[in-house]
Amino acid sequence: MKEESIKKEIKTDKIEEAYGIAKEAYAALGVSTDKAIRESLALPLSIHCWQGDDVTGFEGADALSGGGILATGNYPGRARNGDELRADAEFAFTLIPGKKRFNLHSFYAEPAAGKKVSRDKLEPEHFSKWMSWSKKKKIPLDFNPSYFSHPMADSGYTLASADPRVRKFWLDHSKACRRIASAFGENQGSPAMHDIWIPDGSKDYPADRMGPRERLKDALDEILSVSLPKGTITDAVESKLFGIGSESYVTGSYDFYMGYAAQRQIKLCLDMGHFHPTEFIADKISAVLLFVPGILFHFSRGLRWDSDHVTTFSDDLRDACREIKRAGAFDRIDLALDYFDASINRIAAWTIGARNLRKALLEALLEPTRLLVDAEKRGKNHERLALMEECKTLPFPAVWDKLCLTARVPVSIRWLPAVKEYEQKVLSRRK
Ligand code: RNT
Ligand code: ZN
Repeated sequence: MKEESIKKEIKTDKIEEAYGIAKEAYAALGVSTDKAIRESLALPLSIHCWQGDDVTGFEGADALSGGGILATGNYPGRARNGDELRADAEFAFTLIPGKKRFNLHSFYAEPAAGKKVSRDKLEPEHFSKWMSWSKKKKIPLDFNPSYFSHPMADSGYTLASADPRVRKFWLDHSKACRRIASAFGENQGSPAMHDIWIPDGSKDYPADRMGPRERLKDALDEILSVSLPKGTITDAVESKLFGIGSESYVTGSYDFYMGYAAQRQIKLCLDMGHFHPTEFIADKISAVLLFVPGILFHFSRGLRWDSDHVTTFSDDLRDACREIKRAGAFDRIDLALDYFDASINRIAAWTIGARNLRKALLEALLEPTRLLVDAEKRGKNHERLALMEECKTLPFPAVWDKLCLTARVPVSIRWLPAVKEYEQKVLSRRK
């Protein structure tokens, strides 16, 4: 691609003209494009901080370790501290349309200079920089306890460990993290999402599958029984199919957490990279929503053994967004990104994934769902199929461009030169 062609201005009146035509095409199917743009922009996307530094954290580690997850690649310029991470995120936010939240892990704590705080002793004050930033920028925060990249996780077990010392450490960490999430909620005047994902599992066939699950269930009961100020925290539990080094058995499996979330009436986290590649994740939404209060969606992309590639505008993503829309469930589903690619410019990684998610939400909101359902009700499934096929070639790009224009973010691929400039001026200076 030639630089010049990327940089060339797209004239606003051309975008408006194309939008005018698209608007009519959608109106003919009973869909308001203005309304879809408004609704899409109002949906908050929780952007994961950890793409900005390859899940390294601020505890002095060189890289992510353990937990069955990997951030591969060594593209220059990763953020090395809170100030850099916040600056990078702020810059990425200027390229991503619509409402945003920011999602932290516990190891992004910033204790006073030179001080180290053990994860079981973390306090809200260690996140005071994050909280004041959040307030100033009006970006609400979400939170995750971190059960990996830590010597206490070396056995491959944390909350489900049979070693009382290990289990106690992670229980204390979990309780500390819920207090921190609740302090975020207090600070921002709305609940912070608090998501529990543990890596616990076994490389080879375990003899005892039940024991760790019993211990995990008890641990979760203990953690969640601590009551915190109402309206400050939303709890979710995240399942996984397998990880590197936990190929044979994962304690926190889908069945485990589905049962747990339903029984305890907490949110269930569905990470798109945590299922068998042939599973149709979009189908789970309407099933799960009948039994749990809500879903935390981790938008990601599974690829072979990896669960964390940058989210693309794939059928999987589009199907998931469509299903949320068809179920009328935007108020019960929290939308979050979760991937980490250290082999490409990290700001571009954030931007590509977040723009794709916003794009897929817009596309879903533009679907003439009522017509589809009506055809189905009348038993005219050929009409339903015809409409579904027609939707694929409606003038959607013109509406997307208009959305970007409305949100004052670069249209089309015009965000790339900004990333290049930031890389030259800021990222490339980080050695
Ligand atoms: C890992 C889970 C989890 C992590 C983050 C870093 O497989 O998806 O959500 O990606 O917590
Ligand atoms: Zn996840």
